[in-house]
Amino acid sequence: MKLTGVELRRIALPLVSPFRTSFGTQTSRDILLLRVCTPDGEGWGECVALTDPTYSPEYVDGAQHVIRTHLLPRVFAMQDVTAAGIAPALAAVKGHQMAKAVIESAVLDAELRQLGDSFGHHLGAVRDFVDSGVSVGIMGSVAELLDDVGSYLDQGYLRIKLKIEPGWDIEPVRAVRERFGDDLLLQVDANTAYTLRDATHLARLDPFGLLLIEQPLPEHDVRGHAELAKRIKTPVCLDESIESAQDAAEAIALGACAIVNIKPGRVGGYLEARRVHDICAANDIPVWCGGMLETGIGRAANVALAALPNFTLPGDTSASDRYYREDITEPFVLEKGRLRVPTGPGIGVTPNLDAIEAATTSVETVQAT
Ligand code: NPG
Repeated sequence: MKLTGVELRRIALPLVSPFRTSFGTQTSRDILLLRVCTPDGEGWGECVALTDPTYSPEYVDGAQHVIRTHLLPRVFAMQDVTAAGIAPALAAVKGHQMAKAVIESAVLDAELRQLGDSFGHHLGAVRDFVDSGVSVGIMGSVAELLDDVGSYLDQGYLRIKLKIEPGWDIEPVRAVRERFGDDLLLQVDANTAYTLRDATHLARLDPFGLLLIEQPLPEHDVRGHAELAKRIKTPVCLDESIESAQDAAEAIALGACAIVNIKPGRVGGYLEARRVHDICAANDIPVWCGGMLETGIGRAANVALAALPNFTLPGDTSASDRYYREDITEPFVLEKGRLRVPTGPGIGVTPNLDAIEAATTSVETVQAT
């Protein structure tokens, strides 16, 4: 494939409600969309970098800068642009997984649209629907939390994830368990908010039968997670620590995780995400698909990935209306607690150009040299 140009488009979309995590509160999303143009059609990708470098070192202005200045010149220099060739062509640039991922995703979308093949089929999906969980932010009070969880369960979500931080952990978990019972699939996510010194405190979550605790310790403290795993009964799941298939292999070998959250943006793209999936499968480590408040463009690809065989836990693959009043593709809707895996070419959904235009805050076009 030859690229003729790439459009870097920023859109601003308000969230339906504020989303508070241990690292901050999101009230809207400032999203970088990348559209690759070829003589035979186009492809779309969504960059998951946030406004601020608070989840990981990447942030959306930085991603746009590195894409424009360091990544696209390497892509334009490729003789033949293929999705499989993107990661090797960009390997000389260290890090910047989210920036690299959006380029690979858009190229893969263009490639598969031309072949008439879907993300799901290409990646190895084995399911037509994926189970949906929902991630519930930190709230002002336990009463508010119980209302929110109740309303998500009424909508049919199959699993609840509670964001936790010191001061908002044992009591909210206890309250949700007491109100909604032992059968509820329940897990927690700390986004690195604790240290190994909190092991005894975190062991107080043991009686609540959680599916997992996600990323309790800082991302580089993989050995700390291995030590924590010996001191608590709740299975430890890694998110921020895993930026590649190699990271996954090492964390598993160290005993640092029993479960892995896979976010394609965090690991540099869907092809590396599939490698993380495969390595985990080979080690009997279940995986699930994380989320970064994606629009339909990123969500479509995530849902396809979540249909691979070792995604055996419900993902943060919620319906469009959990995030946005109006999505920028046809919306993903819950069907008995599940989302349908798109089967059309590429990501299998159609970017709504009017909705995108209405949300656009800037457009930059980079022509092939
Ligand atoms: O459903 O897309 C979603 C959000 C899931 O909790 C969620 N994501 O740490 O996993 C996370 C968290 C997050 C959200 C991280 C926004 C970064 C930004």
